[in-house]
Amino acid sequence: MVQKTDKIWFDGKLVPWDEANVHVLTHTLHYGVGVFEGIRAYETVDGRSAVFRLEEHVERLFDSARIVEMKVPFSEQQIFDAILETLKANRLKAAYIRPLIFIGDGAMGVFPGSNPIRVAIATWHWGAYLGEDALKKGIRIKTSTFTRHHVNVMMTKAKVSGNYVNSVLAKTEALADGYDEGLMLDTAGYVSEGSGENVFLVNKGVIKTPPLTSILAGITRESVLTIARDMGYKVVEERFSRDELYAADEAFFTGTAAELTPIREVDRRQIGKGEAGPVALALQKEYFKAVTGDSPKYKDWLAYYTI
Ligand code: PPE
Repeated sequence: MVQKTDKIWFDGKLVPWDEANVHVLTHTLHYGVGVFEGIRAYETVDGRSAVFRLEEHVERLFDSARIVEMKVPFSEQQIFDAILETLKANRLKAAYIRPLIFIGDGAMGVFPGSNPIRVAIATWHWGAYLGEDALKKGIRIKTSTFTRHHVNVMMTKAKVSGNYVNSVLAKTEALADGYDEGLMLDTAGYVSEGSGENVFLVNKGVIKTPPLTSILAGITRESVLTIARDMGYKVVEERFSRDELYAADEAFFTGTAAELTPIREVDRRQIGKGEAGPVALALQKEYFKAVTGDSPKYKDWLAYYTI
């Protein structure tokens, strides 16, 4: 269960959590055209709090809206400010932040016509996405029987609600089969991403992740690539097959919710020593330093706020 907080920002104002409701004929509820973000705020080393890469998340939110032709009735600056306002109203020093832009009720039928475009921002406390143990020990994943979207079937670079039917199917299957997460292959059969994470492998000291062709341009992915390069690792963005992953020394997922989660097993095959790998843990340490303001180098990634 989500831990309730006091307020949700809804169409321009803060309303009580229980009053942020919609009609059942909300267009997005039927047809899936909504766009959203997942963002995290952390308590930093100096006692203040900061939202990690807020500008980039708001930019991606608006890019997603543009891709699916939704005209957002607020500016990027207004949404940026509203997110900080919501965090402060809920007195959250650390939080998961979920902005959602959706098509309201009015006309029914596939064409949304002039139905209102509505915006909600919810914030709540969300711990480790795949469990505390996952961050330390790594997880077991399974290649999904569900293929990730073809680039002309869904808009893969937009974080569209409807795209997540595919993710829900993959995640549900993985859990039912006793794994922690599903790994999806693209339409050509190469490794693409997890149900809610980008994927990396490490082999002979080289870090590899699929190119952005058909995956979500993860903000954590980009942050970790930057951190890895700064730490002196060789990094390549290149497609790879599942057997390359099976034979890798290490593997890990990145995502706002998943942060940097090591992978210790794929399809019953142990990866490396079958534990969180040293490169994954070194990158994870730097990532947590960056999000908590403990790395002067990455200070620009933080939008500070005080309760
Ligand atoms: N791929 C997918 C499909 C995805 O959903 C996410 C984020 C990522 C990659 C990583 O992107 P980024 O967060 O910018 O590094 N998934 C979000 C939603 C998870 C959920 O269960 O809801 C998230 O991590 O917030």
